[in-house]
Amino acid sequence: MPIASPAASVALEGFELRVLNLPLVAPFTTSFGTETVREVIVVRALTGGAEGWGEIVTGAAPLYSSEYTQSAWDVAVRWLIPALLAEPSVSPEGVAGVLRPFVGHRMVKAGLELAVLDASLRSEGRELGEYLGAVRDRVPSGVSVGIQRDPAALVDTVAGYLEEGYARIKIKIKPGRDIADTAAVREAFGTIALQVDANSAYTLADGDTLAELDRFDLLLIEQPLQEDDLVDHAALARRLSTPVCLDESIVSAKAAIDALALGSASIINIKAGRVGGYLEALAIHDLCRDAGIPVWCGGMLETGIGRAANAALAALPGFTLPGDISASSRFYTRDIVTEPAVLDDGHVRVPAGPGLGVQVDLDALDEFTVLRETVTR
Ligand code: OSB
Ligand code: MG
Repeated sequence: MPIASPAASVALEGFELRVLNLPLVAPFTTSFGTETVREVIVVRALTGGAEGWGEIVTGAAPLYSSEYTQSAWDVAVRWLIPALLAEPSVSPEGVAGVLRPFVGHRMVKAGLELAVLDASLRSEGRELGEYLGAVRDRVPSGVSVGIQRDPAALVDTVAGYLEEGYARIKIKIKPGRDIADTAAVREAFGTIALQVDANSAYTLADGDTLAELDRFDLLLIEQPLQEDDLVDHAALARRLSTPVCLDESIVSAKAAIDALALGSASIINIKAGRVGGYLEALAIHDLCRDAGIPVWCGGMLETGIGRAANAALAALPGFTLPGDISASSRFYTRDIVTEPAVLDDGHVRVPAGPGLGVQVDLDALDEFTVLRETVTR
């Protein structure tokens, strides 16, 4: 459903941007590389009233998508923030329209929109979950497990997450690290909820290998082919019994409509950053719900800011599969909010309270800040 009632407009005075470097508890390896530090941008909207927080989920390099830290910083400071500050006041629902003339840069748009939305909701004392249409106060928590040294090491790592109580395991795969890794986890742990994520590492020529995954009774295979391979994904989906889920390819509600029309996916991973904001994410949720397509909330190693927003989004009724919304401790020893997400009975709570429902820990924020700039009108 669309939002029940629009949120208040805010008089924007400026935005503070920070690049943070958050050390990871362990290296995170995907088909596109290994990270030991999460480089991320945090946004603070300065208004006549409440301030608001957002997160730009770009990475240090353009490997998951074309966006990255410096491109995000540049387009935010040079184009997107000035366009927002040129408005006398902006409603959260109006942000996307103001930014629409600027092509792409969806993660930046999403981070700015979230900061405005948080400021607006805080000024009204309204919760993000309620605003989006959440129907739960906690969400089942899945964990995304990076590629390990070998399948035995993967089994050890997964065992630890299962002991913690995670409701679903996702393992990263790439050519040469797919069948044996998946087989090892399935054999070690029986009927656990298990899925794989290839982050675009294959081509249609790898169909025989990918079809071997069918014997592992996976919930889904996520993004086997390239971002713009909608037709090839449809061809692959016809070949596999494992449901194909798209992540990178779904950059907007329009892309979701096209993918469903083509038969490129039967499940969709929704990430607000990738699609340009939580309101576009809501639109994708709504259209998938109407089409009977299950969705789940993806993650981008969010700090406590984005993690709170993701939990609220994942509490919507169409999110019928566990999301990549793990406890903060899965990635970080210290988070930048005062009450980081914890795992409780395999679930993460949707924070209660105005806006995101979390408070930013300014000391922690300062500890991890490597670059800071304030743009005012
Ligand atoms: O493909 O889902 C992905 C992290 C960074 C970039 C892309 C992806 C991921 C993850 C981690 O899988 C999900 C999480 O935040 O827990
Ligand atoms: Mg993915």
